[in-house]
Amino acid sequence: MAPLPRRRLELHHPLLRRNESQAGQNRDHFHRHGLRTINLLSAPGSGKTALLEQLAHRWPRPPIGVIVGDLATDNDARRLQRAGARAVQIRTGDLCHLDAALVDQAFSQLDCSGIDLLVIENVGNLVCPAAFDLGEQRRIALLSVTEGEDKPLKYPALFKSADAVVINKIDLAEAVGFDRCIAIANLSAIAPQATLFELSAHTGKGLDVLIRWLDAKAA
Ligand SMILES: Nc1nc2c(ncn2[C@@H]2O[C@H](COP(=O)(O)OP(=O)(O)O)[C@@H](O)[C@H]2O)c(=O)[nH]1
Ligand SMILES: [Mg+2]
Repeated sequence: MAPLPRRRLELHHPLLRRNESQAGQNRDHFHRHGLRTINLLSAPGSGKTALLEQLAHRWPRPPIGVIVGDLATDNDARRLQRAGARAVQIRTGDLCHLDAALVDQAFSQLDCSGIDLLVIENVGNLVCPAAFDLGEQRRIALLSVTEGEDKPLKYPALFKSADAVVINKIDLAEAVGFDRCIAIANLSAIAPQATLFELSAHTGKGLDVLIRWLDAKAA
């Protein structure tokens, strides 16, 4: 395949440099507020919001804070508020990822008093969000069993950048013929650095292990 056109790379790099600078400011800002911040990335529909609803109920020191990105609607922020989280919605229009400046704007609308965990639910997309540091301390990539075992192989950048990978919807694994061994082998090949969790955001099974990991990271 032909290499990317030179002009596209020239535009891309300053954009990422600007983002990195804002991400550094965000990280300082989160740290000053005593927040540990997670960037949660996955394909649309894999269960990011469902996982955060469970987390909002079960986090030992509620409430959690959430900044959530979607192209349109504030459905997810409303779902998360109903679950007890303090949530701010970012509507990106046609932008396929969150960037550090958007997160900074949303953070200024969030009352973070009494919050020690902030999760940024990124726009559902396995490509663009991987390149944009938001100032988070940890990245979690979510893979649901209904997407197929090969997604880490097809979208390696996102999984390579993750501190943890969550396999979600394990309650559906048998029904969709999910091959756990193949999925884990693919993840080990692409993302050996990532801690692996297997859970169901629907039944809650496996969530306690993830919460203990998050809590240890937040200590
Ligand atoms: N069976 C099952 N369904 C789930 C699970 N997690 C999420 N869902 C469903 O998957 C759909 C998409 O979930 P949502 O949280 O909106 O995904 P998001 O787009 O990644 O935020 C919803 O219908 C959820 O109820 C799970 O662990 N098991
Ligand atoms: Mg969502």
